[in-house]
Amino acid sequence: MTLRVAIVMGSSSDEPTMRIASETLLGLGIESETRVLSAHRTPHALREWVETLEPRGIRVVICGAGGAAHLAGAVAALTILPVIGVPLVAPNAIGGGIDALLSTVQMPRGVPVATVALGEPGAANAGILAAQMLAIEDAELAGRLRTMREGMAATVREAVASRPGAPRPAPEGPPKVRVR
Ligand code: RP5
Repeated sequence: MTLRVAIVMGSSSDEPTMRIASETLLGLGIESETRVLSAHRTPHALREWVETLEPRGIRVVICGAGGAAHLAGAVAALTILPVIGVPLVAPNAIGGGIDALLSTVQMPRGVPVATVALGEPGAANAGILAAQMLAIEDAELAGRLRTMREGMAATVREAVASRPGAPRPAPEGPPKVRVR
């Protein structure tokens, strides 16, 4: 099977958070490959890996890094594949991760990085966003994404309905429209 999504992170210390991206993808039926490569510590190995992506059929790259988080930008500079950046909270983060957020999102015009939220929600959303990109040309995957959305809506409805004193659910059927 051709892998369509690649995930890269700046350090193995990012793995517990970035695993959420690959697990989210797997939940949608998409396998991915994962690498630990750094824009600063292993720049040459990063370039060599990025150059293999397009020829191997990868369609989207997810990059997670904390601190001076240049990884997503460095990858975006080396490929025209869409790059999703996940800013992470490094152990020495400034402002709870604002350092990584700004380092990831503030790309110069012409070299975009689709930056998602900080940390775990961002890693999950990176997986979903990558799936949504692939779903443009994959009707079955689009169906799984719609099912996931419906599941989220049902979870919210059930949580609201189970609260003490919650109003009874609205009756089934189309809403009644008053005709003047
Ligand atoms: C970044 O520095 C990594 O992405 C990580 O979030 C942070 C700290 O890395 P380690 O010092 O834990 O390897 O490059």
